[in-house]
Amino acid sequence: MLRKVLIANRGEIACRIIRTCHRLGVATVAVYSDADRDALHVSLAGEAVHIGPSPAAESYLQGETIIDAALRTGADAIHPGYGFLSENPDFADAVTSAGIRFIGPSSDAIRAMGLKDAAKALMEKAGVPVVPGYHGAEQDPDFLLDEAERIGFPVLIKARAGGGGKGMRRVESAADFREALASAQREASAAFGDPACLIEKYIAHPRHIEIQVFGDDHGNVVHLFERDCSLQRRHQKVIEEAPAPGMPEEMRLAMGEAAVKAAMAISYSGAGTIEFIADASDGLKADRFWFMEMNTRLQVEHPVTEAITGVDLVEWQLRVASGEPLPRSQDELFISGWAFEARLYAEDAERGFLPATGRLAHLDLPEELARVDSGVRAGDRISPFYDPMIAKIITRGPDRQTALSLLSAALAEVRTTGVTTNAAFIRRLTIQPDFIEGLPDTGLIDRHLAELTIGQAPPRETMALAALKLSGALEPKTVSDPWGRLSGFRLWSEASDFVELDYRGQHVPISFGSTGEGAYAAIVDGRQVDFGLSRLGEDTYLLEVDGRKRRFHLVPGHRDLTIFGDGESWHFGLIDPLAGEDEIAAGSDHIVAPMPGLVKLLRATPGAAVAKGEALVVMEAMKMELTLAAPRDGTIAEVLVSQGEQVIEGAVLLILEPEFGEPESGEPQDG
Ligand code: MV4
Repeated sequence: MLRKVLIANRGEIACRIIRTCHRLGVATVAVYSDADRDALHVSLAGEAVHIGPSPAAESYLQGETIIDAALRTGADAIHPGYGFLSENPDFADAVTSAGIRFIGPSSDAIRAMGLKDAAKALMEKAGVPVVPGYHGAEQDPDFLLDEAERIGFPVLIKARAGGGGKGMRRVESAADFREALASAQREASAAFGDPACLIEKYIAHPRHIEIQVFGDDHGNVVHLFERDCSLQRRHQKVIEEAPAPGMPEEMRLAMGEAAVKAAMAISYSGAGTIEFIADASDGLKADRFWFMEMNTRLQVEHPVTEAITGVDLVEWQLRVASGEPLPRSQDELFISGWAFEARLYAEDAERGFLPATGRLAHLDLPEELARVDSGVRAGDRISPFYDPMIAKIITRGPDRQTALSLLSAALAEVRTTGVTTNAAFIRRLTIQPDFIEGLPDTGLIDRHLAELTIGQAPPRETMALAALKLSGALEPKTVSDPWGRLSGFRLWSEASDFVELDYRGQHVPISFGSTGEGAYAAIVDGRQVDFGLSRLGEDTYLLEVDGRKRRFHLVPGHRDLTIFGDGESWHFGLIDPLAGEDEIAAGSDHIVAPMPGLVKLLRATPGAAVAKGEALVVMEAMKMELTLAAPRDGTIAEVLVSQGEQVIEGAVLLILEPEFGEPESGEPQDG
């Protein structure tokens, strides 16, 4: 077995690999950039080596530096994870030349699958079905048009070096072909430095179904069944599952056989994935799937395969890399149950899936309901330098419905503050009727985009709950009885209390009072709501309205609060009644981003004195530069962003020391 493995990666996959290494008694070395100095993967590994500045090009993509780190620490193998250097054949060669084992296939296998046209030709020769089309070297437009006519319209033009949909053009008729080809070639040239394209028959109702394969150095190859990754948005996978819904057993056998044949053709060793496209216009059929490409690495979605086969794929990678034969033969591999994986991202679905950054002030992940693969912990920053994935949530059940219900329940327990996430979006997907039916398709998200991205407005009673909490009304009166009943917390007089909340920049006036034991009434924005409230845990409450009780979880911030419930979340701020309108408009303590954008320049340090009008932050927003100046003379109290950070509209960038001092401490503000 290997003695020490260096993991040339970061985030959740580095953590996941380290855990299996440790379980097998293999020592680990992490590598880290400036931004990852205090990252989780660094603290989990046995030792760690700094490899450069934050941008990946200067750290995680520096092959020589990483190999040097492996030599210095005496690692006998390098695991590349996914992304970064994982499919770089020159890196695999350099690792091997340094006398270190590369945990992955040979550089020849990586090269063979690197270009789509060559890979298709190779697969065709090996007897693997490929999408009808032209994948030769000839690039003359007249010739390619003839080919397109032979294939039959509509066709799809693809860059041979492509990926992620770049350089892809659908063409409906011969009249549009030349222009589409020229534009695809221009895009491919700019993106990959290679204009060459191939032409394929266009599959109108595609399903993305991929087969996990595994080979060893003794000539054995097995497959570990399929994953369905059809639920995508802009070529980004959102929810994956295994097995594929609606897949006939005959097709599963044929696909598995084709995948093994493909891997055998390149003497494949290690973990790999054969991606197929299936024509689902008339259900899945054993003669309607075709090879698309091969990924010569461990994939993000590998846990769903682990969940249905009981295999630890990283363990297999380590065993195969140390020269052992595959731990199981094909007839020792079975599908057991059903599994889903959802990718939790720091992004704002409501604002066109804009990547979000910031500090994860609060992070609850549903570890009791699901397997959670994450590379971050509460307090960590999501930086603009790397993929904004926070965690993968993986559930397994005896059948699809159970596994999907579990996923839905698990996603409802995801609670984060400080960074916007897609949690509500993916949770809504788990209750989308077509998806529940088992019809994941590549167009589903776009067809239902509005209902999937637009959040529910906060119910009135949650605003009332926020008002109670932010006004301090829920705080125990006596420290000796913190878990006492609500009625014991504070006695309400006849007169009601009043606060003004901020919800997404809107002021919401709320008056409220107790109407009995655990019973309340509030007037929210002029409308009355009566509700019952009981406390279930430290910040968990049961709200009863019209004979219906629902659970809400509160995450308090600094004069603000996030309420989680029903898979949704709402953020409320408390408006300071002492801040006059003038102060809010011109003399505010908060310097806020007026638009989403990038912090280009930051001229502020805590404690520094600033003069009114002095430029403090330069932002790049909507292709413009924006200078944010000090609204008044003062002292900088807090700097909440850093240079290079992407911020959302309304994000607080800087806070000035209050001008008139804090109100006397201990004085109730609402009394
Ligand atoms: C296709 C296709 C239809 N016909 N090829 C290839 C790269 C992948 N990211 C998208 N690809 C497609 N190739 C032919 N001949 C449709 C797609 C496609 C797609 C495929 C699987 C899952 C989601 C998709 C979303 C858009 C387009």
